[in-house]
Order: sequence, then structure tokens, then C-alpha cells
Amino acid sequence: MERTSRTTSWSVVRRARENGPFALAGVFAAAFAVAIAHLVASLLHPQSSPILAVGSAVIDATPTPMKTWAIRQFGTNDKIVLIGSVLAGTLVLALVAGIIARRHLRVGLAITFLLVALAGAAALRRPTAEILDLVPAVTAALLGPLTLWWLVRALLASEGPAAASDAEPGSSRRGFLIGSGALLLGGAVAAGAGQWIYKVRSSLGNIRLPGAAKTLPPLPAGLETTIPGITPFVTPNARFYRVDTKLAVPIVDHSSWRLSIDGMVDNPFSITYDELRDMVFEESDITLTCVSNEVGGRYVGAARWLGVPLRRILDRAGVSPDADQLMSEDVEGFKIGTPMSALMDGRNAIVAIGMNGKVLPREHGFPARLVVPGLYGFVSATKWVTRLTATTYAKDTSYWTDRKWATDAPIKIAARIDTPRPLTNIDPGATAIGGVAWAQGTGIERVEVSIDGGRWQVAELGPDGGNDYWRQWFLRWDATKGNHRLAVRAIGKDGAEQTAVKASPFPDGSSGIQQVLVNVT
Ligand SMILES: Nc1nc2c(c(=O)[nH]1)N[C@H]1C(S)=C(S)[C@@H](COP(=O)(O)O)O[C@H]1N2
Ligand SMILES: [Mo]
Repeated sequence: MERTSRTTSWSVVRRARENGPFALAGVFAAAFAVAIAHLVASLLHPQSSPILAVGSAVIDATPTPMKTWAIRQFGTNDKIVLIGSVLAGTLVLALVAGIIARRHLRVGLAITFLLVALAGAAALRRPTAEILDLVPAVTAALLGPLTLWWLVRALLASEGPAAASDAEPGSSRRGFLIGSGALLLGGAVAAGAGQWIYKVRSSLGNIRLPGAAKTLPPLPAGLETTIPGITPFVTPNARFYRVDTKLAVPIVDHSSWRLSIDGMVDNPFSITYDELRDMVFEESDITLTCVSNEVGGRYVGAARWLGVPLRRILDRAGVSPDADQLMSEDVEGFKIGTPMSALMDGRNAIVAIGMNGKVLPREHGFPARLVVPGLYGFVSATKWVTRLTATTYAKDTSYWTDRKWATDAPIKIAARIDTPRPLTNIDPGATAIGGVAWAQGTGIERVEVSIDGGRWQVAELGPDGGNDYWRQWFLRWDATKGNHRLAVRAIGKDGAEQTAVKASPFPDGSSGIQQVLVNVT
């Protein structure tokens, strides 16, 4: 009994020792091939890099509830988690391919080939894919099996009968070690170089913003200077939340970029970046909010945008009164639909090229994006926008509405507590409860705080940035020892009160009242 089990465990160990190097060979070969393909992609189109292409395909295929879950679970890290899973999946398959290749070389090579061919197919399925996008995948499809074949040959030579009689039995194995070391090093250098090239290509270098014909007085200092922990009045570009379906930020060349308008219009036209820059610019303070923002969430940011009123472009084109939807398309064919009524009702919808005094960062849509006050980003804020089409909801659908999200989605009035942080320990005595509140289009009339379910107390408001901009608020509180429950609600200038009725982000935005538990010790 004992003997059998010992034999079994020995044979397991022996098998692992025998197969281990082959598994490694599979992983090395795939990693090397993908790294070189990544480098090639960085020189052509970054999105066509095999890992990114597969990742994007997974994003688009993910059902809405799972996407919502992932955003909630991992926040802005959802993409890192996704790329990690794609990498992990690839490595497992590569490992299996390596082990199989030991006995069935062709099968192992075929699996490796299929793995990278899949990535090639993923790169080609993007709406704006070009034949050039096949190059990284073809590179990987050739390099993967070739490298695996080379490594497996070295390994088989080291364990074959020839090796036993060889004067130096370890020489092939040493060859494998040196070879795979070189591959790993080469792969790491290639992947690093790819990232570096991507970085250099994305630098916005010497582009200058035009001056604004209509400027605004500088925004006053916010409450963050006096109340620690409160969100800054203006969100710095680098800290502005980012939500989109892209795994690599599109690198758009502004010298060949155009903005066109077509569809149900009298006079379709298109303009270049320089022509857009020659238009009359205005500054606008607008708070952007994502429909995926949970009550109390961080997917909201406020900036001073430099833009051209969208209305000027629509009027020049002459939009048909029958068009009820403006479809906006980004440089990769991603589409967002906006209710035409919202763009015609006099609100300050803009085509923005500047953000907080800087050229619009690539992450936020360079060369140009739409910003429409009062509508969640997924029905309005198209980044990397290149085409506007006047159409109808009956005729055309967009990315998110194809996934059953709402077609019209006004931002819901909301207040958020930034300090104290939930579930923290704080000192007793003088405390400031504070945060931000927004009611785009209407403006915040009042923010009220309730402690431990007590009466609603009116908070003090921070400086006013206009009705499309959020408002900071705070309430002084003499904190007593024990656990406390803080709640906040906003009231708009139209008298509408933030509802306590809970709703999840899907399909048209979350609602409810944020409650924060703190422990005063
Ligand atoms: N091209 C493109 N534009 C897009 C998106 C996208 O996925 N692709 N996401 C939208 C969503 S859901 C939001 S909330 C805002 C976010 O803008 P930000 O990333 O600049 O904060 O951009 C919108 N514009
Ligand atoms: Mo969003």
C-alpha cells in the first residue's frame, strides 16, 4: 500500500520533471512571439497588438451585467484585470501546447499557431481594421510555432538516446537554458521598446490651444484649501476619471483628422483640425458624470473646457427637423447616440479641444470630443470624435443602446460625502463633513446632511461654478464617541429633491442616498 503510493508520487514528480521544461518552452515561445508582435504593433496600430486585440474582443462580447459587475468590482482597474486574465489564459494554453509538443510536435505547434491566429482575427474584427493590422498577428503566428519548435528540438535532443552516449549529456539542456534565457530577455526588451514607442508617439508635444473669444473669470479657490479630504473644485486632468471601451488610448494624428457632419442635413461638410481651431472658442465649466457611477462613487469630474458650441456646426449643416438622434462616431467606429432635442434646447453642448487650460489629453479624446451638460457620458461625451450624423432612433443604434442601456439619460441629481471616509476611525470633537453635489443644468440650491437618522441640517456651500458645475459643501459637526451614520442629499434650484429610492446604474443611472458609517474614538 505504502509502496504503491510512494511509486505513484515518484512517478508524478518524475513526470513533472520531464514535462516541466516543455511547458516552459511553450510559455517562452508564446511570450516571445507576443512581445515581438507588440513591438511591431506599436509601430503600426497599437490596438492591433495581439493581447489588446483579444482583450477588446472580450470587452465587446461581455454581457452588460458582467461588465457592470467588473466595473464595480475592479473600478478603473477593470482593464488591468481583463488584460491579466487574457495573458493568464494565453499562458495556460501555451503551457499545454508545450507539453503536448513533447510527444506530438505538430499538435503542439498547431495549438500555438491557433492561439496567435485567434489574436489576428481579433485584431481584424475592429470596424476600422486595415490589412496592416494583420502584421502583428502574422508575426506572432510565425514566431510562436517556430520558437516552440526550436526549443522542443533542443529539449528532445537532451533526453533522447543520443544524449545518453553523448560525451557531454548536459549540452543540449544547456542550449535550451541559454536559448530560453535569450528569448526571455529579447521578449522583455521588445515589449519594453513597444511601450516606449507608444509613449513617444502619444506625446502631444508642440500643439497649441487657440485663445477663447469668450473667456470666464478664473474659478475661485475651492473648499479643498480649508477642508482636508474634500474633492478639489477643479479635477486635475491627470486625476479625471476615465471610462471607455479602449484598451490602448487611440493615437490620432491631428494633421489628417477631420470632423464631418452628414446624414439628415441640407449641407454636409467636414473640417480639419486647423479649420476647427480657427472657429470661435468659448470656455465652459461642466461636470461630467458616468452612468456607471454608483451612489457615492468616483466616476464624476469637473473641468473648464475650451470648445466650440456644437449648435454652430449643426446650424451650418442645417439639420432636418425629422432627425431625432445625433450619432457621433469616434476614429475607430465606436458610436454614441444623443437625443437631438438635448442639443437644440439651448444648453451648452460643445465640441471641446481643451481641458483645464491644456490640449485635450489623449485619454480624454484628443483631438476633439463632445461634452453635453446634463447627459451621462455614454449618450453624449464622445471622445476622439470624427463624424456626426443626423439620424433617427428608428434608423440607427449605438454601442451602449445595443447593449440595452437607455437612449436618453439625463444625469440624476446627487450629493456625495468625501470626508470623513466610510468605515474610518476619527477623533471626537470639531469635524467637517464635506463633499460635492451636482444637478447639471439646474444647479444646486441646497445640500442637507442627516446624522444618525436625525433632522436634515442645511450644509454650507462652496463657491459657485455655474449650474452645469458641481458644488462643494460642508457641515460642521461636533463628533461624539461611538458609531455614527452620516447621510447626504441634494436639492436642485428647481426644488427637486434627490430621491431615496435606490436604483442601480443600469440602465439609466444610479439613485439613492449615500450613507457613511464612521467610528468616533
Ligand atoms: N469614443 C468613446 N467615447 C466615449 C466613451 C467610449 O467608450 N468611447 N465612453 C463614454 C463614457 S461612458 C463616459 S462616462 C465618458 C467619460 O469621459 P472621460 O473618460 O473623459 O472621463 O466618455 C464617453 N465617451
Ligand atoms: Mo459612462
